[in-house]
Amino acid sequence: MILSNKKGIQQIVTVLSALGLKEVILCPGSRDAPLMISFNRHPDIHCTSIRDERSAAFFALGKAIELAEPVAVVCSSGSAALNFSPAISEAYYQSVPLLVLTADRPKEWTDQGDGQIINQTNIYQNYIRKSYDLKGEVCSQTDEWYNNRCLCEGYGWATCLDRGPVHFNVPLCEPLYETENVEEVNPKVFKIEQPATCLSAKNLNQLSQDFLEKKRVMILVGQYPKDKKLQEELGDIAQFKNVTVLTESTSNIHHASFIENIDRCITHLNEQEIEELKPDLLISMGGAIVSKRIKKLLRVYKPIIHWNIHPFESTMDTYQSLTNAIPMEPACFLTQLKEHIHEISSDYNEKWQKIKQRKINLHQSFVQKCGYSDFKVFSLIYQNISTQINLHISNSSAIRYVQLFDNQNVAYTYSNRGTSGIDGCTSTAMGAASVSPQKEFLLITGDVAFHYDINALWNEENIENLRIVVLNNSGGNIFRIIPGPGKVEELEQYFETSMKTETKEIAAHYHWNYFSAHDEASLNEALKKFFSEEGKRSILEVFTDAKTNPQILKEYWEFLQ
Ligand SMILES: Cc1ncc(C[n+]2csc(CCOP(=O)(O)OP(=O)(O)O)c2C)c(N)n1
Repeated sequence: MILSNKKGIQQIVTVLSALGLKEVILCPGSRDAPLMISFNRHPDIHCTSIRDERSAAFFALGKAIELAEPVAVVCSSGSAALNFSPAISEAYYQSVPLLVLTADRPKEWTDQGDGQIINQTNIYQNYIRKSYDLKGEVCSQTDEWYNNRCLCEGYGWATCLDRGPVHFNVPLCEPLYETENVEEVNPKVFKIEQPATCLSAKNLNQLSQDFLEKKRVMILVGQYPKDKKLQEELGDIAQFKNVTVLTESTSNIHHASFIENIDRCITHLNEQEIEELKPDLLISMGGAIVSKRIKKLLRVYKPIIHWNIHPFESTMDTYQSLTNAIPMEPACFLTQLKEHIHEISSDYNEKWQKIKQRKINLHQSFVQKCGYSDFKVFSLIYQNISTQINLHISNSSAIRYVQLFDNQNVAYTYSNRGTSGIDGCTSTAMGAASVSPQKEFLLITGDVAFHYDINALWNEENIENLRIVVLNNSGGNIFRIIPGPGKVEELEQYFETSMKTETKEIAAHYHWNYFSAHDEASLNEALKKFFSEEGKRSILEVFTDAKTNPQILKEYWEFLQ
């Protein structure tokens, strides 16, 4: 195969391929030319070109999440590298194996007035698992050994030891465009094996004893990729009289016994209900929790015991009550625990089921009668989506509305909840859709989040399996929902920031189909087309009134009482 004639580059590309890398996003530049040429010409690697580095890194993140495999993103030197930062921080807080390769000028030239140079050593230091300065120019066997060691170690950290983003900075000298024929190479690599995690008999004994003494056990599941085994284990344990399992849309597990709409159930509880429903033992697992209300409730009514089950972040004390940090995969933990526990008499589960049923009935009545608003829009979208749909939800009020509806019929729900940024939601959805053309994707996004990440549409990928709903409520409607901004005179100009830009024009500019709706009737009409063949690669802009939305949401919470 023809690769760059730089030995260091040949090594980076062939070693990463040997370790299992298959997908690379390339951002244009000159300093990264040797990396681009070599990744592009490697027969086992698929490359995508994305111009805007911020969008490129989110696109790579979306691919990595969808594939559940590492994906690399490559850029030139200078500020290009800094534009990867938002997606790297998202990958860091979600433990996504993003491999970041930044080309650099020779280190001697850092801060010496040469062009397009910034100090790139450990540039992402607060949100990267590991950072390496590789040898782009290999001059000795020791250099070669060093590169190999860093690449294998870094890949192992990213995928296994402490899953998350890893950075390889690659200083390179000119000339940058020379190539040579490289015989099929089979580089010697070392792989880090996944250690088996097993609780000791002593641990299991103590934990199961704690479990069996508690009449109120709450299992709270945060953001999680689809995991059948976890769903089965939790489905079994949710039958215990002393257990309740609370999930969110982004937990991606479903069962008739789970409490899948947490806020519906815990809003407006009176003191007696809180006493009955608060846990003695809290078992948390998975990533971010969207519900602010459950966090607040658990911080005020602290459980006696709190186990946090997470392979990498088990010491996170979200509810200020952590007693046992258990660094394991949750399904594996439950399989082991299950053998040592049994049902005990309690009315805890029953109490939760009763409140759940009561709130389902109220929710359904409200949906029937509520006026046109963002709430109504979500209810109509949920009535129209197929079970095959993979949902991507932008940050802000969209991800909060999604928690109010039933997600059992959705194939998968995802949101950038690692850092809750609005800066890369569309790019992430595009990346995910691009690797699974056989699946249907739907992004529901706010108008500010959509316009913020407009460069997501600026690529040459022919993505046909993504539909986008833009909720145009005249800017950041969240600031009219959360307490605080609504009281200050800066609300409209500095918080809400409604826009004069036209989604319709943007759709035309990037060759997307466009539909719009302004009321319930036109939305029903538009949804039919949007979800038909005609709606492929479409943007549906739904206009709602900024002042009515918070009003209807307030009525909803009052109605649930
Ligand atoms: C990168 C980034 N900048 C700023 C914020 C703060 N922020 C949170 S929500 C929001 C407004 C989002 O508006 P929109 O996308 O229209 O959604 P809506 O509030 O209407 O649901 C802003 C600016 C953020 N989360 N991420």
